[in-house]
Amino acid sequence: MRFVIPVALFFASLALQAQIMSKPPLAQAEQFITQAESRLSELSVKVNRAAWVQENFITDDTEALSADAQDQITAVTTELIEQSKQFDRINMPPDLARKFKLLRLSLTAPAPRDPALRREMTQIATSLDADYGKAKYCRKPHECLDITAIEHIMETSRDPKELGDVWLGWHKISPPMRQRYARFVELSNQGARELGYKDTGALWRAGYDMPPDAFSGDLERLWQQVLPLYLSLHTFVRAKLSQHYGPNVISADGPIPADLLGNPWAQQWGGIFSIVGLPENSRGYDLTELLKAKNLDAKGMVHCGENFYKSLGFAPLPQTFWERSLFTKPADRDVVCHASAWDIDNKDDVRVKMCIQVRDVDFVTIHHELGHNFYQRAYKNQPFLFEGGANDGFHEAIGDTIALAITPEYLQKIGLLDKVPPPEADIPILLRQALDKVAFLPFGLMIDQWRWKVFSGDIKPADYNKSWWELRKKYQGIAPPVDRSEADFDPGAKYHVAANVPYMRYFLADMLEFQFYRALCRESGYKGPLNRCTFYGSKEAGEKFNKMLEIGQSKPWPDALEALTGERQVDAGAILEYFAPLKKWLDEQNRGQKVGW
Ligand code: X8Z
Ligand code: ZN
Repeated sequence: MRFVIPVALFFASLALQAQIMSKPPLAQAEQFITQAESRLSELSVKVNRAAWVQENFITDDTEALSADAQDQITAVTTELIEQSKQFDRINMPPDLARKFKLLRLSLTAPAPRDPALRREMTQIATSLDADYGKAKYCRKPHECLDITAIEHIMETSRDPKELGDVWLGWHKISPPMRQRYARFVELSNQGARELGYKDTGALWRAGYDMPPDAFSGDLERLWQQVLPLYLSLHTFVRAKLSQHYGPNVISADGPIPADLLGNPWAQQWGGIFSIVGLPENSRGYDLTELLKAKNLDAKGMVHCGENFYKSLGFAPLPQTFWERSLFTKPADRDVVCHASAWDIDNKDDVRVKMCIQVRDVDFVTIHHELGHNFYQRAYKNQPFLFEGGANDGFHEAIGDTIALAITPEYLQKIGLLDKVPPPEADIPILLRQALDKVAFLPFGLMIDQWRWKVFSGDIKPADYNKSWWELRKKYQGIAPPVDRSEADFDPGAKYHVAANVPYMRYFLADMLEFQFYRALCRESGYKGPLNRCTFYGSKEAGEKFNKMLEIGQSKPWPDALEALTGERQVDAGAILEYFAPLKKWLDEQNRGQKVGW
């Protein structure tokens, strides 16, 4: 069985080559790419189905089936990229040249040409994803916590002992991944080099329609733009935590212990809103309470999300979405609970996979995931290689843009909230938002600062954990709650490291979503302060949004950005405008405090 696929591939490619070589060069290139697209499109459906089943039913068999499918598409893509090099010197129209470029960028985990090594790599990748999905911390013999339970405790517990214990327990899932991860890096780098890139990180950085160095420069520019806002938030939160837990648990001028921020990775801090010193009910409402009061269940929350998109003029989700999605954690089996959105057939078979709990963050995540699905549907008529986000940050920003429009005014319109809170509630509402959106910025930035250096060899396996915490301290100003060593592998306790999902996309999205939001507010005719704007129900906003979405990745991303916002640069101006009143307030509160760590 093992040789059937490569032999078939070999003859298929010989036949294809012979057919193509009899035409003029440009026509050859066109035919090559059309055939490549139809082959990859067909294979991608198989890969998606296998991966869907594997992540929904984690067993040794589904793991093997998914690894096989992934192995096959990696082999075919690698071969197509090799063959595409024969057209390197041909002058092509921009659309065609773009397709060749996108083909070369299409593997997130490039693999060695050697089939045995490629297989080894795809198997490692699938096993890391599965191990993350199955992971649990058993704090008592009969009390095993999965990630959903861990997140809930870290968000709601205020007992530093319990927080430390659960944090540590979750971080025990990843040391067994360490060796496989290091091997994965080695193998994927070999694949990247064979494709002509320095390493896998360099391949990832090449996907932004600009030279990789210019991209790194842009990231630094964005970080410097938002750093003062982050420092203001960090200083404020540290002081409040120090008041709450006492100076023995957290010092007033050092980094913040990572287990006290309401989240296993300290990436979004919304969970600790209730202990940052504002009067109870200062926001005028609590979304979790509103959802519960209306007896909304998981599916009801998703319907509510869909309604927002429909109000903008987007067509309803297909019946199959409701039949095939996973909304709640099954009681009887392991699934990968980390939320994701799927486009199985590159047409209409879109789905989400989530373990929804009735709480505010999950309501936001639902809108996030639906953003992926509505984007996928908007570009479904593009040729296969143009089916994708303008860049991966765009894909992550669509649903978050909608989620920003979940304002009190919107909640009142849909009957979840009786009375819109007065302007005095703005600061508390903005603070709650900042705990997620501003706190996330350095986290979004540092993950791939770490991974790019891992791929480039600047960080060696012997320093994986040390360098991880150096970056956590440098960017986020946080520290591990207990001493760590190279016996640990804390990066692997984060889904996107275990599952090899690039992360800079979320940092970009954190800026882009505010740019999109501001543009849609403008389009809907809204005039007031940015943080109170909702464009719910605005067909004008929907139409403009769709203009950008339907482009997919057929054009360089600045063109897509311009179609919606009139701007051609990712820029922190919009996020800074949104949080400007809060920044002023934070700086008043912080007077006399040490800033930084
Ligand atoms: O992974 C996600 C989404 C799926 S693309 C739920 N996010 C990042 C994370 O959880 O780490 C959204 C925010 C950042
Ligand atoms: Zn996403």
